[in-house]
Amino acid sequence: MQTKSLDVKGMTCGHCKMSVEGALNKLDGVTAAEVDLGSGKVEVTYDETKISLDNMKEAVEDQGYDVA
Ligand code: 9UX
Repeated sequence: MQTKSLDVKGMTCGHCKMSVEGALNKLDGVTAAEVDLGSGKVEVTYDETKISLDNMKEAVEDQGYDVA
């Protein structure tokens, strides 16, 4: 299990937080996703044998946000 931080652009309200956390949490291998709106960071805890950071970036981008 690993915890990493993604830098996501354009999340400003609570609905953004819900969309991004929801999209990540439904991925197989992700055990926790927490958006901090103030910093624009998303802390993800995941099983690196099941999912890569790139898979998670794509899921966030599919929601309409840019990931640095
Ligand atoms: Mo809130 Mo986020 O109106 O793209 S859902 S800013």
